Amino acid sequence: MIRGFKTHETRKQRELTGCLWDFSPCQGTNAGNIYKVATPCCWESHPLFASYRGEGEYSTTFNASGNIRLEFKGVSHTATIYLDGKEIASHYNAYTSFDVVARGLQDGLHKLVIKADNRFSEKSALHIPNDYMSYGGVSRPVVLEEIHDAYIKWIHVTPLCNNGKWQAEIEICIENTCSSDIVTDIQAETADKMIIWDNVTIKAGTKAIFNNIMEFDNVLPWTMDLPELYYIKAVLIQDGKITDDYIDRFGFREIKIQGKSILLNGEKLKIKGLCRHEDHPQFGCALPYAAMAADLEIFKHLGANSVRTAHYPNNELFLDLCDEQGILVWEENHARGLSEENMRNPYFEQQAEQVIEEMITAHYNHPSIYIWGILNECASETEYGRTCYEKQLELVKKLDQSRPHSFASCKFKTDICFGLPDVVSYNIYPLWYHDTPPGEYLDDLYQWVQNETDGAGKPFMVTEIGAGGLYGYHNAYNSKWTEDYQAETLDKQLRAVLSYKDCTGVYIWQFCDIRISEEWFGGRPRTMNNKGVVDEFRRPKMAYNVVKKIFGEY
Ligand code: ADA
Repeated sequence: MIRGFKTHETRKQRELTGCLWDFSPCQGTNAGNIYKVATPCCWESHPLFASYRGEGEYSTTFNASGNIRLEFKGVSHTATIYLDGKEIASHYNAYTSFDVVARGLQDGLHKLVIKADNRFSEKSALHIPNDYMSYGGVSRPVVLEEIHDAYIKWIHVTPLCNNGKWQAEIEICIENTCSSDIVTDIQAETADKMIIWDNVTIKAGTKAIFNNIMEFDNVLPWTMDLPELYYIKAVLIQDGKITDDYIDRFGFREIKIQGKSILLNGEKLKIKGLCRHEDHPQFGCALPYAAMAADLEIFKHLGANSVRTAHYPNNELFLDLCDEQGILVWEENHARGLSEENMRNPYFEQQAEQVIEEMITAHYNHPSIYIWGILNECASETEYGRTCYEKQLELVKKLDQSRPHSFASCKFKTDICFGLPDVVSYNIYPLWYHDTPPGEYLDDLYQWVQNETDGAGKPFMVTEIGAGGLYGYHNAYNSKWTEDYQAETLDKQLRAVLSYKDCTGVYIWQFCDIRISEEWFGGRPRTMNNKGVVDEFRRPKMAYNVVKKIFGEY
């Protein structure tokens, strides 16, 4: 499954994953052996490679001719792509998609090889040993499309409401892959309205963006209760013939900041969410569609209205599910807990900014995404860190003026970046990492933000709060790591945050227990992060009913 809906009727598209590919590890005792594995997948799902850190080659064959476009929705974490033995692309980062066009294929059978590498090195500034797992493999779908010389790369729809009337700014990006200019008509249709660009020229080998504003009479808004979705279809017409098409989906909704509130279509938001890693004991980060959907059912059963994609862009199939079910999403670029030293890695800025570009370009139309986050708990207490935060928040705003931005800080009374984001967000762990009562700790922090920082008067959110609880563990004195202590603590934490009038919401850390890097075993029983409200198999802990009760009360 590629998306929650069909993105083409004219352009021929097929998923190359969703079947068995050959897999061969490049290092270790099994190097060179070939195994048949289901894809998308992480090699950690295979008993022989449950803790393999190295390179692995996935290969398959396909029949095609002419110009093709290959899209890789996610390869973890560094990919090199070979077509018929020739390197045609490479990409860093497991959590964003990339594509490549190959022109003029001979008709017949072709071989595609994806070399995935999940090793840590100086060249990997974001995938580092961490409190989550960097898996290895072809973790999201691979798609093959047959295209003409020019094709529609993306469509962005920015809905806006003017005096009760919905409008939308439409932007269409077209790439001309051939060595001569192309003249084409463009038609875009949505909600029974059409716009046309006649006889436009796209210069040889370039991309061009065409935009226009559309007005609508009677469309329904996207809300959490009624998440109405609309399709937009664009086509290229050359010499009277449709040569390409692209269908995307969006919702009529507006996100605005008003004082200390975040508004969805004019309504103040009160976020009741959980942070969720893409992690599963059987599938690694390559959760199948049904597993993603089952996770969202738990969110809804808990009474949650939002997911924070900790700490990286998510599979767009999951975002499609959030769009369809009215679950709001805080999506963020890929970073967790990078020190100033980590941020001074020569590859850091380019890699972090690339994730922002790829994330916003690919996920722009998802109505469920209401905010973009960056750099979770990185060095926002340092001058150098501030220059990085400033550049990346400016990049977010350059790519998308329709959504607020933020970053989750853990720098207690030392953060120097709150003049930069639209929303001030903090990760706090009262009664876990320290024993200050939650209400006291929150108020002390909030007053400091108001009185000592440039974050005064901005919306304020708690983006992480929680405690550890080992599934099935109890003792006579309800110590830390018992389910009992976790439940009691979350009760106190959530009541303190949700009753704090100037707090726009909360994300619990975290949805489920997750696998972490071996290097993080100290302080992490089972070499897992055990702060899930459910364990890794989604078995509810005592905290589950506490969260459900409290989310139902606020
Ligand atoms: C941080 C971090 C999370 C997780 C959490 C914890 O807030 O953002 O990824 O590591 O701490 O479990 O302590």
